[in-house]
Amino acid sequence: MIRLAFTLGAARRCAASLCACLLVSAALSAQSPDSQSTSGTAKARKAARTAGWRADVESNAAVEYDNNIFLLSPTQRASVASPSAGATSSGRYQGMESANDVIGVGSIAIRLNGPGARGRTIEITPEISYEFASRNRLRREAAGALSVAQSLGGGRRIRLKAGSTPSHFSRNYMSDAVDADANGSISSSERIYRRGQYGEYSIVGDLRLPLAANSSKSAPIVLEAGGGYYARSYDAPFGVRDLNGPTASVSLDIGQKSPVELELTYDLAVLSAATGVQVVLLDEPLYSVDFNGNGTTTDLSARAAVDIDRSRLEHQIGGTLVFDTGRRVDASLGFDYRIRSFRSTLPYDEDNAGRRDNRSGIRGSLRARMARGVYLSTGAKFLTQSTNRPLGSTLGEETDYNNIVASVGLTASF
Ligand SMILES: [Ca+2]
Ligand SMILES: [Ca+2]
Repeated sequence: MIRLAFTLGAARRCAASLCACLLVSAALSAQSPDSQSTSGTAKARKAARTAGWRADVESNAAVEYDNNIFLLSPTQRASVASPSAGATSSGRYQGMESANDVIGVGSIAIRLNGPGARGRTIEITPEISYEFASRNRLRREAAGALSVAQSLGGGRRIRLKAGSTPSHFSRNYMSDAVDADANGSISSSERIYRRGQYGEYSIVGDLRLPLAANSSKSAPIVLEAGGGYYARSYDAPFGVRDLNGPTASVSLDIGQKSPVELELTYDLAVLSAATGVQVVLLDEPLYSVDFNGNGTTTDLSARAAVDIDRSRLEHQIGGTLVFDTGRRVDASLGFDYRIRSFRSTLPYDEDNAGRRDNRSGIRGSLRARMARGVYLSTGAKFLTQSTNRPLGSTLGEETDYNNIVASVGLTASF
């Protein structure tokens, strides 16, 4: 079954998770009593088999084009290419070399199969990946994941998966502002931007359950349901952007192994942020407050250090049709719809109070078998997000955006 290699969010999270795996797999190979079985070499595979274990390696190499890697508005994308004097002195786009990029993506996973509980198969899969953004050096990142899946018989399976991207550059955010000309307002050159970089971690446990199945091989409907925990942690000075909380997901796979298969998914994340003080820009007359402490309440774009809360509820539904067009080619077509509802009710939190982001995406992929265990894949995805914040409000951080991603790659299993 093809699970869209191409959902950017998912791919990024996955890739992110893969990086944690760098560490995890290194640790695993260092600690495992049968460390040979994690090496992925033919020699190791042979050794693993003699111990009742089998190792398969799946490697993937792809080239990806992303037309809006920082998820910016069209105006901001143009500014990355030719920043204004103000944007240059504030460092707004410093280190953001190009709004679009060509990215080399490589990943390797080692699937270890062996006898688990009650002699049923257990599968342990460490994975690592690396993304090499050709233009934006700050976007070169590693990710890792480790999953342990225990078969329960009859097509049922329980799985635990952990993933991490230890260091991901999001974009630059305003960290402070200095009213150098003392006119009460912060101009674009009086802003101070710093690099927004975070580590991302997730753990998920899920259960796979064939429904109405006569035999495990031809279950017409397969249910997967799980729950987990997500956390992202920003480097200083952006701790107020941290998020963490429980996640849940459920999916139905209808018509597995038939010419047309439908997969429906629902994901939920309840993410909390610790309320904290952040410097923003506010128009004093709107609130009749002297935010910048200069004795007036008439300043526009005044420096204001106020409480901010980025807590949000996130729902996403998705559907994918997988067409098994023959022995050598399969294709998929999918959509996603995501709503982020921000929960802040803080009085001066213009960016988040009452905010709602809606994002729609469509995606397609084509995969052809080139040789035994070797597949050529190509895919594309289009995303469009709208937010109910007028463009340019306060800092102009959250905006409407469009994003196109296309890729071609090779997967080889051995
Ligand atoms: Ca000023
Ligand atoms: Ca004032």
